[in-house]
Amino acid sequence: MFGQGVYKALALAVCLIGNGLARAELCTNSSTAINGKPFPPLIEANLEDLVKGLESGLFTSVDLVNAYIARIEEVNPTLKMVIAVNPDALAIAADLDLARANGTDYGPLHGIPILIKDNIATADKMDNTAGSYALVGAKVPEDSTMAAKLRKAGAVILGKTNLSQWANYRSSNSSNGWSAVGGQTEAAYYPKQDPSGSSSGSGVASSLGLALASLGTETDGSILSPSNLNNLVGIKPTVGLTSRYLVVPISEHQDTVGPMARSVKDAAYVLSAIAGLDAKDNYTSAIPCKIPDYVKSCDYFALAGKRIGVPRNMINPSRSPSLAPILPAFNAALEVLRAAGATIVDDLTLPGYGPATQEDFEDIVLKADFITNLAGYMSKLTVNPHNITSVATLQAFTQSYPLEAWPQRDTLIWESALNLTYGNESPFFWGNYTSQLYYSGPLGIIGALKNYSLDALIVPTAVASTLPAQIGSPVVTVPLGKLPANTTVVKNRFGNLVARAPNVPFGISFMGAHFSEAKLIGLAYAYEQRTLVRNTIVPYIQPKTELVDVVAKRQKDLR
Ligand SMILES: *[C@@H]1O[C@H](CO)[C@@H](O)[C@H](O)[C@H]1NC(C)=O
Ligand SMILES: *[C@@H]1O[C@H](CO)[C@@H](O)[C@H](O)[C@H]1NC(C)=O
Ligand SMILES: *[C@@H]1O[C@H](CO)[C@@H](O)[C@H](O)[C@H]1NC(C)=O
Ligand SMILES: *[C@@H]1O[C@H](CO)[C@@H](O)[C@H](O)[C@H]1NC(C)=O
Ligand SMILES: *[C@@H]1O[C@H](CO)[C@@H](O)[C@H](O)[C@H]1NC(C)=O
Ligand SMILES: *[C@@H]1O[C@H](CO)[C@@H](O)[C@H](O)[C@H]1NC(C)=O
Ligand SMILES: *[C@@H]1O[C@H](CO)[C@@H](O)[C@H](O)[C@H]1NC(C)=O
Ligand SMILES: *[C@@H]1O[C@H](CO)[C@@H](O)[C@H](O)[C@H]1NC(C)=O
Ligand SMILES: CC(=O)N[C@H]1CO[C@H](CO)[C@@H](O)[C@@H]1O
Ligand SMILES: CC(=O)N[C@H]1CO[C@H](CO)[C@@H](O)[C@@H]1O
Repeated sequence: MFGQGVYKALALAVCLIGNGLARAELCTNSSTAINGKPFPPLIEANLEDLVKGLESGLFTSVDLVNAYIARIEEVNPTLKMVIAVNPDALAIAADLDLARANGTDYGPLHGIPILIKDNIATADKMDNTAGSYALVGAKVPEDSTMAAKLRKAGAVILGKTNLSQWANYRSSNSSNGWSAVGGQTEAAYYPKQDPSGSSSGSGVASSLGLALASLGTETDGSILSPSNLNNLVGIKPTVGLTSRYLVVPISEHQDTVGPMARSVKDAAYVLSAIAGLDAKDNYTSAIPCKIPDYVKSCDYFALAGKRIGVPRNMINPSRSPSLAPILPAFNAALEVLRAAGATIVDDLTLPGYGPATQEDFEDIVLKADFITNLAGYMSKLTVNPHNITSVATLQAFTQSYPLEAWPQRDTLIWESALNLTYGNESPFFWGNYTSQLYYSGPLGIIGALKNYSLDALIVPTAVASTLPAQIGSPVVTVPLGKLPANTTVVKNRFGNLVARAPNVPFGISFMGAHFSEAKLIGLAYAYEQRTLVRNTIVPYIQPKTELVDVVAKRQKDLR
């Protein structure tokens, strides 16, 4: 079924990284300095590096925006990970620089550029398209809560990232990271690499240092999977921890918004800025009384005394052969966790895993939710250029608009959702929803956590998403390794990308109880700091512009 790929590694790494090098020496340009002050290389710079540089006056937020935009322009023609750069980004950064100069401090994200997926709406000059011409020119009444929270925290919304169109809820046979508006996103670890999806552009952009971090959205795998294949930390928060107000929906029961970043701590900073109650999304009313400080959870010793379960029936290479090359790295990680003081409770079986992944419950839940929730989103638009109010009118538009690439990219998911004939108010919906809660909850993650007194469960990220998706529980993924040099190159089903190849990264996922993000972040951080796998995996393509180039140019222009 899968074709053999024809692409050869070009071995074009601009910035050759040895495993043993310290972070500050990673890129040749990191040693480039002005007046003896070195600038952090943007592919590795973390939030604290950037805050230090901004506070000491080494560079400004305007410099950061200029550097990131130049980097985007270098790689976007090839990788198409950004769908729109914010035309106001420089003006916003200049305002934030002024505010900093006069003593106003909005906190750790003050002046820091962040990219957001193009299904998270902003009430500015940028569209919110979900990658579809159906929404080009559409207007929302105000910012999404996610965009509003980022702005309140002082972040610069640098632009919008490309995605699998409609968050991968349209076609039965398309390609990850393709949208009609943004074209085909590719990942950076092998030529023509499948970026996974649906937060494809967020994954590629964060990985190459085109912003400090990005926001993605997940219904089942859309943060975890692109984080997995793009060498990133991704946090898929509990459904309800982050508001979905004015985010293009698939499913109110499963959708969630979370950070995709290069380190656990950076992701924790972003999560702290976006988590919280929102009267416009009442799922947030389930948040326990006080939201923890996720940055403080980043504790090197967080693994000491913790009990971590390994559900082996989820990690079955005879069912998923692609797990075979990942297993040695996964098993080696268990030793790292033990050495850090954790107790590994191995060989667990989750009796619900089979039914949860093989029955149609989730399929029905998503279809019924989409029928109801898409209509809800469209009804909130203040400008709706094609008068689309329902899945039926969206399908008719898509099939009649040539740039939507129909019928090559079909609309079978919508057709089968419409065949359901009901939305999420139906008793049939509730029967399927309670079934998935049962198999993935008491017979799955929640049952295992209780029965074995566990703090978390771990699996390779490739198999992590489904059970947490069905019950709305959180997951944190961290880089674990990369596919070996002798990996056979395999194309994706659509035939336009490389799905498996040497050097393609993979991750390990920490899964826990609802609203246990603080604990999971601690465990993931303690693992990450002991391994620093990300720094050992080098992209084949990366932008060259660095902060030092931008600052040197500014100083020259001033003279
Ligand atoms: C500081 O600068 C910001 C942004 O330009 C401005 O809104 C604010 O009023 C200024 N505050 C003071 C105290 O000057
Ligand atoms: C949440 O909001 C929806 C739509 O506004 C409403 O139908 C539902 O009853 C609310 N649920 C709760 C628990 O407030
Ligand atoms: C949308 O509806 C409005 C009001 O009914 C109408 O004036 C307009 O022509 C419609 N636009 C399209 C693209 O059908
Ligand atoms: C929808 O139902 C029609 C009529 O029963 C059937 O022909 C078609 O195959 C169904 N489409 C999908 C995608 O299930
Ligand atoms: C799930 O949905 C299907 C399709 O509508 C329906 O036939 C079935 O009865 C539902 N299952 C439950 C347990 O309600
Ligand atoms: C937890 O224990 C209950 C009661 O024995 C059992 O029904 C359930 O299947 C167990 N769940 C898991 C995931 O082990
Ligand atoms: C790659 O090499 C490993 C270890 O040498 C071996 O176990 C594996 O079978 C090889 N895989 C392929 C696809 O040749
Ligand atoms: C998927 O689409 C590609 C490209 O149009 C086509 O070659 C392939 O046969 C399709 N696969 C399936 C299973 O429909
Ligand atoms: C910001 C940017 O470069 N956007 C591009 C995204 O991809 C589409 C389709 O390839 C281009 O038309 C945009 O210019
Ligand atoms: C490897 C690399 O990116 N080198 C660049 C470092 O910065 C100098 C000066 O800006 C560039 O000329 C190099 O190309």
